[in-house]
Amino acid sequence: MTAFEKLLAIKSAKGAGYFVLLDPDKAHTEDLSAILEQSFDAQVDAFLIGGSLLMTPDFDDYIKTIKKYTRDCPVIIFPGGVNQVSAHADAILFLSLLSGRNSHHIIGTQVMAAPIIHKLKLEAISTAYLLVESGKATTAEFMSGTSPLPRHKTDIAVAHALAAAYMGFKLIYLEGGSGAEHSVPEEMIFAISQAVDVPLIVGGGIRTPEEAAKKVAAGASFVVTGNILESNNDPRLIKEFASAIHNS
Ligand code: 1GP
Repeated sequence: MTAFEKLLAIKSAKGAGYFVLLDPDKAHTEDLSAILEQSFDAQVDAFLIGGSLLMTPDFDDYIKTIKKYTRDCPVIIFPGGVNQVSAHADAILFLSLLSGRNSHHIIGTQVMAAPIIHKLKLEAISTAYLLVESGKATTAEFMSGTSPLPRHKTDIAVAHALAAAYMGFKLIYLEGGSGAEHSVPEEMIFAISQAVDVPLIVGGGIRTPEEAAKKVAAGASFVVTGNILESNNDPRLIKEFASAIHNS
């Protein structure tokens, strides 16, 4: 079974899946075992690894360390750049920043990464990445040099999602940006989920299990949290997120 098939199976078995994002610059190798143990306990469905700004030089070792502990749970690269590729991962989200108008992030970096991914025989999951305005400028916005989709212009977001569906993307990632002031609005998630059959990943600025549950109720297939777990050591939090997402 491919990692993508596993994700689809999770969605149909649980209604929605919970992804934990580990940014190598924030979740250091020495802190990983606790968060990974709590994640298993909570039945987290996949780990996303990556960051918009990678300052840690040993990405490959980082993935290798995570893979030692993750048993059957997919480890999927969520790359912020071409330097975030590793044969040790189960798959990579092959992102195209469709919300922007910077061809480098739509097809440029993809062309640079594709031959490496091919050589490593890494599963590539084509993903339309849509940045959504979320208050203050986010790192993803700044680093990509693109404008996000206006948060109250649902029709523009739906048009982008339809284009992504017609272009054959397997997943759509609705992204508020790491540490976003406001997460992606439920009206936008709902409108997109009504317009396309492509599974929706929603992340950025989700701080409470209740907020995560609202994203699922609006139509998210997968919810991602990153920052909140890095800044909060309460071991019950991952469990509360997982149960809110799985039972919504
Ligand atoms: C960022 O969507 C992810 O790319 C997660 O965001 O760190 O704000 O949870 P947070």
